[in-house]
Amino acid sequence: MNTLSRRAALFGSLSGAGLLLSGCDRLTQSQNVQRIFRGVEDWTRRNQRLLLSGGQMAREFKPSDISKEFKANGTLNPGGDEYMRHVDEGFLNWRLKIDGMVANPMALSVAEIRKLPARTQITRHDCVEGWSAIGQWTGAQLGLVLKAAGVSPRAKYAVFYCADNLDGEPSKGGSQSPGQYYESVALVDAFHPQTLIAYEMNGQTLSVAHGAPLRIRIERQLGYKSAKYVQRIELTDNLAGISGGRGGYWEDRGYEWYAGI
Ligand SMILES: Nc1nc2c(c(=O)[nH]1)N[C@H]1C(S)=C(S)[C@@H](COP(=O)(O)O)O[C@H]1N2
Ligand SMILES: [Mo]
Repeated sequence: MNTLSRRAALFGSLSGAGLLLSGCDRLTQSQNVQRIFRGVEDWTRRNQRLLLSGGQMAREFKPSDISKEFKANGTLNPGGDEYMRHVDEGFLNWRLKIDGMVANPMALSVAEIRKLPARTQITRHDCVEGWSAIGQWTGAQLGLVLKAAGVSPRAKYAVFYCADNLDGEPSKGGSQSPGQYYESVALVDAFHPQTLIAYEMNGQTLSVAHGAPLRIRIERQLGYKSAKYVQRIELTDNLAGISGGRGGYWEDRGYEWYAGI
């Protein structure tokens, strides 16, 4: 990316944050949400450093580039009593926990995440199975939330825990052994400005097939890193003790952990 577009991206995020902050007085916010808002300025400075030091942005597209069809893949509905109860309740009681190596563990509702400064981006999703689709995603920047949670300087990874268990069903990718879907990224990707806790796709509330109510978008790596149905984000310095120890459901079954495009 050239300096100009990098700068444009940076100013985009600066003005976006400013706009939302001016309307902030009217919102009744929980302590967590207030804490996240207080971090905005600091966070934009951190973005600036990341981008100026050569952190790459994934390519962004125009609204007219959005694919007519965006295949839903992997789990299309986690099912089970608990998830279906959340669906019935409109995800009112869904909580995204942020815990592990953080100073301020949090449990955020979807409504609280929707109150944070939002970022919208149109990106191409590349699945390891060989298909791609361009979609528009809206969500809160994960980095802003992590900033407020106070990530320990010793933490190295963000681990995303999802609500679905793949059960080794052939329709969900073959004869792999059963397991809860999870993923992880290094902190440089967790704090990347395009890494979102997304709640809208193509301007609509995220559907169950695409990961309702919240999914992660990791734009510089293959599709399997973008965890759907995310319920918990753990900060850690070691992936070895988690599930198969290789940092993700598919990684435990042989895929690369760093799935760069
Ligand atoms: N929780 C969960 N996240 C997941 C998957 C899954 O099965 N479960 N599949 C992954 C894969 S392989 C891809 S390509 C994308 C598909 O996202 P989509 O359904 O929005 O197209 O989600 C990824 N995240
Ligand atoms: Mo995929």
